[in-house]
This record gives sequence, structure tokens and C-alpha cells, in this order.
Amino acid sequence: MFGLKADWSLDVFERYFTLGDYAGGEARWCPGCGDFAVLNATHRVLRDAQVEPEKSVFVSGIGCSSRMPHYVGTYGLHGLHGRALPLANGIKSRRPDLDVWVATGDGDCFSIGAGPWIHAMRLNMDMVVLIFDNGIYGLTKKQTSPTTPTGMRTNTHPKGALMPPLNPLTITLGITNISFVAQVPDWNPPLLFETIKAAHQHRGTSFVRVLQRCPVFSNEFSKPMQDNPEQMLLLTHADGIPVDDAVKRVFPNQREHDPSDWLGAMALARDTSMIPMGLLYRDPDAIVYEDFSAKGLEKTNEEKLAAIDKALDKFAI
Ligand SMILES: Cc1ncc(C[n+]2csc(CCOP(=O)(O)OP(=O)(O)O)c2C)c(N)n1
Ligand SMILES: [Mg+2]
Repeated sequence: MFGLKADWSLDVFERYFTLGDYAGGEARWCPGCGDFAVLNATHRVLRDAQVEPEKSVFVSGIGCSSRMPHYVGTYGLHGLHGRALPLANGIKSRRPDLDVWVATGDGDCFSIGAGPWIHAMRLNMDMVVLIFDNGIYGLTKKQTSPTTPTGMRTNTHPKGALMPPLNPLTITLGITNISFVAQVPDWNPPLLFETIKAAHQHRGTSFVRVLQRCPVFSNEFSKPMQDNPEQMLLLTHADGIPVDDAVKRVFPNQREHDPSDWLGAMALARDTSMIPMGLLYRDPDAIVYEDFSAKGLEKTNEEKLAAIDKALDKFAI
């Protein structure tokens, strides 16, 4: 933004980004899809943090949710199915100055991407990982995913999914060096916004499992939770996700939970009687991998080649 000074010279103000600066193409998801809510909350977090659009990159795999990079006015990489996290790790390794975000689905992350999921969490590079969990393969029209509820009818299990769903929270909490684990429904905008904001403020890999509405292919996944908030347990704590009275009114069940308490987080994640919402775990002191991998990036090409030559010389016979 520019202004005219009294002597008619130009005054260059600090740049200020509006929501419009973070808008990408028109989002093409089905009416009622929860992905819209995540997109809106993310735009607002970017605006509030005044993230420079050209210093930010959204990385995704394949799926409806993985279309997110197209809808954000930053750099973006719509990658390969199950490979959003290694791509993001690579970007952060070479460009630690970038604000890195990952958009991935339950199929993308917990099924074909299950290996990369575990290793990326352990590396704990500074990025926000948004998992759009709708309990179904949405883009390919209703196949069973690892989080499909038992008995839900899908095109691959027309008589109902046979296996109990895997638990993304217990698995993620069990990974060495994990540093941020949260869960939030997409249909509570203030809680969603505050959760993504806290994830963005955290230095390390922030794993945010968003329980996401897919009214077309997996209404059975989210509708019972939407209709009956008593199934959910809102986690409150001074170090947790800030919740105002409007949010508290929606959730009849609440519990104070200290996010530094890993065992308590695991107990909440394992408890099938209630679905925890909020911050389960945060460790601000976990090792951040780019602190090692980005060392020496400032070296010139000549210096790098000389270092490689020196290392190879050790193997000379
Ligand atoms: C290697 C590979 N295998 C399978 C596919 C087909 N495919 C595309 S998206 C998808 C599942 C997407 O589900 P999810 O990650 O849950 O995203 P959603 O569409 O539900 O948001 C599959 C199996 C593919 N594109 N690439
Ligand atoms: Mg899905």
C-alpha cells in the first residue's frame, strides 16, 4: 500500500494482506462438504498471521481434500497419492524459510501414505498437517478407508465395512518425537479456527485431524457426531486450544486436560466412549529435523562441490 506524504513523495507502508490475498481458484467441492470450512478457517489464520503469500506453500496428495492448494493464493504442489508429507519434508529441508502446510485425506495419509505418515511425524519438521478425515475415499466415490466405521456400507464393502477403524490419534501419539496432536470437527468454526491457529503457531509438525463432513458419500461418519455433541469431549486447559463460552455451550461434556500429559492424551485417544476435541498433546522441545537438514544451505555451489569432493576423496584407493 502506498500513501502521499506532505512533500508529495511516496510513502511505502508495510504490506498488509487481506483475505482476498489468500484466495485461490473457486473451490469445487460438493455442497455441504466440510472442506469449505477448513479452507475458510485456514484463510483467516493466514490473514491474521500476515503470512506472506509468496513465502508460503500448500502441499497435498490426491483426493477431494487434496485439491486445497488450488484454492489458496500461495505457492502449491498437488502431489502424488500418499506422498504429500515426503514432498513437504523435502521442501522444508531446502527452504526452511517457507511456511509449509499439508492437506491430506484419510485415504491419502492413513492408507497409501501410512509409511510416510509415521516417518514425517518423527522428523517433526515445522509445518501444519491438516488431515481431512471423512472416513471414506471421497474423490473415487465411496471406497472403504482405514477410518471407515465398522458396518458402514461402501462400494468395496457393500454389506458393511468389516474391520474396526484404525485410530489415527493413538498411532500418531505413539510415534517417537511427536510434538503436536489435535482433533477438531469441521462444523464448529471457532474451535476449528483456534485449533488451526495453534497448530500454525507451534514449531514442529502439527498433526490436526479434522473430522470432516462428506454428506454425499459418508454421512454416517459425521452425522451422528453432529446430531449428538454428547458423543464428544471438549478438552480445556490454559495451555490448550482457547475456547470461548459460545464453543463451551455446544459441548455438554468437557474435561481439563494438560497437553503436556502424554499418558493422559493416550488414555483420551484410546477411550471409545467419547471423542476428544481440542489439543491432546504438545511438546515444544521435540527435535525439529530441519535444524540439521538445512545446515550449510548458505554455502555457494563451489563450496558444496569442494565439500563433496573432499568427502569422496576419503574413498580413494
Ligand atoms: C497410486 C494411486 N492409487 C490410487 C489412486 C486413486 N485415488 C485417488 S484419490 C483416492 C482416495 C482419496 O481418499 P482421501 O484421501 O480420503 O480423500 P477424500 O477424497 O476423501 O478427501 C484414491 C484411492 C491414485 N490417484 N493413485
Ligand atoms: Mg477421505
